Amino acid sequence: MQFSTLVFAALASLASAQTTSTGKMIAVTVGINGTLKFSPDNIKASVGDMVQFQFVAGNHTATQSNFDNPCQPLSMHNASATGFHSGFQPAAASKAMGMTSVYTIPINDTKPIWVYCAQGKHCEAGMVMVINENTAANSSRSLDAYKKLAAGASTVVPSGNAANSSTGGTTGTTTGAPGASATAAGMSLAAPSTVGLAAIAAVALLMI
Ligand SMILES: *[C@@H]1O[C@H](CO)[C@@H](O)[C@H](O)[C@H]1NC(C)=O
Ligand SMILES: *[C@@H]1O[C@H](CO)[C@@H](O)[C@H](O)[C@H]1NC(C)=O
Ligand SMILES: *[C@@H]1O[C@H](CO)[C@@H](O)[C@H](O)[C@H]1NC(C)=O
Ligand SMILES: *[C@@H]1O[C@H](CO)[C@@H](O)[C@H](O)[C@H]1NC(C)=O
Ligand SMILES: *[C@@H]1O[C@H](CO)[C@@H](O)[C@H](O)[C@H]1NC(C)=O
Ligand SMILES: *[C@@H]1O[C@H](CO)[C@@H](O)[C@H](O)[C@H]1NC(C)=O
Ligand SMILES: [Cu+2]
Repeated sequence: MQFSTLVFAALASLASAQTTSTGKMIAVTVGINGTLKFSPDNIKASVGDMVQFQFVAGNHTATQSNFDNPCQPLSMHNASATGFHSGFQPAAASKAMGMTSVYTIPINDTKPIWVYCAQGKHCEAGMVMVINENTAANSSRSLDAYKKLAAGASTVVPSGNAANSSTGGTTGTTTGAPGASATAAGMSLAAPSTVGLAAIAAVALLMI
């Protein structure tokens, strides 16, 4: 059953967070109130932090690109780069069970990470974001500039192709309302200010 995979992924994510991460969890809601938006869309994250995409509405992805080629997976322009891809996350399905699907990526360095949604024309419509924008290093590479490039993207690579670059994150579900705070016994993640980690564990255990 597909759900067990998600559940195990969630548990694996918690387990690896326990042993490898000392950072904080930063929540990004995806598609809030039916918008084509990552909220917030410009965040700073330190090495060891986790960024958790929370798919609260619609049917979106969080997919990594490079700056110059928005709307296309990183691997399409660099065969040796993997780059993450959440897969499509239809919120209604998890909502029907009182849950929210989440996709969590670890932050390994502070280079800018460019992210888009691979659904339909969402990327062109500005459904993009950046982690660790660094205009001091290159003033051309701002979120605004990335958005402008995305608006004019001639090729959008969604589902099938983006799936090739699917690595680097974990998918799970949570009942925690975005904004809920919780700590789980044994977690070495700093008490997450925005994410209900304990809720993930609770749901995972219930599902199993
Ligand atoms: C979403 O809608 C709620 C209720 O209308 C509102 O309070 C909130 O500010 C909205 N959030 C965003 C990011 O638009
Ligand atoms: C979500 O979007 C993908 C890609 O467009 C599509 O294949 C899938 O059927 C959609 N899922 C739902 C539940 O609408
Ligand atoms: C992804 O895989 C499909 C099918 O194997 C292939 O046609 C496509 O070119 C690949 N895309 C990328 C970006 O590697
Ligand atoms: C391609 O990706 C690899 C692995 O992440 C990286 O070391 C390399 O610098 C990248 N090449 C370019 C041209 O960005
Ligand atoms: C700054 O970024 C732009 C857009 O990607 C690129 O064309 C330019 O070569 C970069 N400049 C430097 C000094 O790397
Ligand atoms: C950080 O490294 C892990 C392990 O190699 C990888 O799975 C993940 O995708 C990386 N994070 C990002 C944002 O690239
Ligand atoms: Cu989208």
